[in-house]
Amino acid sequence: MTTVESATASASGAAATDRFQADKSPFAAVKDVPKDRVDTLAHEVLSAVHATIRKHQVTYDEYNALKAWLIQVGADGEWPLFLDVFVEHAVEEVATAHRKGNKGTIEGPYYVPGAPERGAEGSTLEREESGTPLVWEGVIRSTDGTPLAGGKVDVWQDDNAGFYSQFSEGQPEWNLRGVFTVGDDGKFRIHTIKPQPYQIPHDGATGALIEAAGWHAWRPAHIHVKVSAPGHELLTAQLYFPGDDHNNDDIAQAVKPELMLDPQEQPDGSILVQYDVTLDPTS
Ligand code: MBD
Ligand code: FE
Repeated sequence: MTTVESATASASGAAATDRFQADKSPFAAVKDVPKDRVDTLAHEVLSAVHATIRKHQVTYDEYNALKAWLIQVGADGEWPLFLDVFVEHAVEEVATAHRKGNKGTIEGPYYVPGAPERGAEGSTLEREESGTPLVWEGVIRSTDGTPLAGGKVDVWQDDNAGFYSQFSEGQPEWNLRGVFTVGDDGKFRIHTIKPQPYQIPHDGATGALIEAAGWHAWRPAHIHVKVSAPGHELLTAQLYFPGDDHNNDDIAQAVKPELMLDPQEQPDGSILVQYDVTLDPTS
């Protein structure tokens, strides 16, 4: 049987917008941000826009092109995609600068809470999956070295064709997603496949900007992860593979040297990666 997979910008955009509104809108309401903060931030961003217009002598044609494009981003449901690709990395940097444990990076638009529990060792595959089998083993520890019993590793990634379940057609709902819960030793073992380099959806407004600017839409292959444990700060990260063409020009600027894996090819052609995670205690 062949499974046809596809993802249009508007379908994946709409799914990402629904996802955001279901999970995060309560935290995002402008009314919950103090007035002087909104005043400062809105004023500075608008002043930067005005300065750019003056510096580059922006025309009415260019202003109207911007207006049309902003309308299209909303129509395509692409605000989560656009913001997570071009803005989130700076927010993440500020939010996690104090940490002593693992480096994190952006979440991106395709996390879905509530993935199936898969034990301390298990597979994320919900169908026969082409691609290179990969096992990721590691230990969740606190900054003092103690293994964190009850810690959870929540992973999501693309398939061998570069698509995420729930943001494209043709995959089982929770394929290549799962929550792994560790015991007293803090150990987990995740059976999956090597992810593929990923082109963000580029047939919508975000893609139109990328093409108009002469950029590219690629992200290097990555495994997304959220690691949590009682009494510790949630770590959101992505793990990358050495040698990927896009490690040095990720469209989302989310690669960090600390997030590079050291894959060991096994005699059977599969890949073993060992990567431990250290979480900061909440203060
Ligand atoms: C992704 O898979 C991703 O990780 C980001 C940051 C943006 C779009 C799709
Ligand atoms: Fe991703």
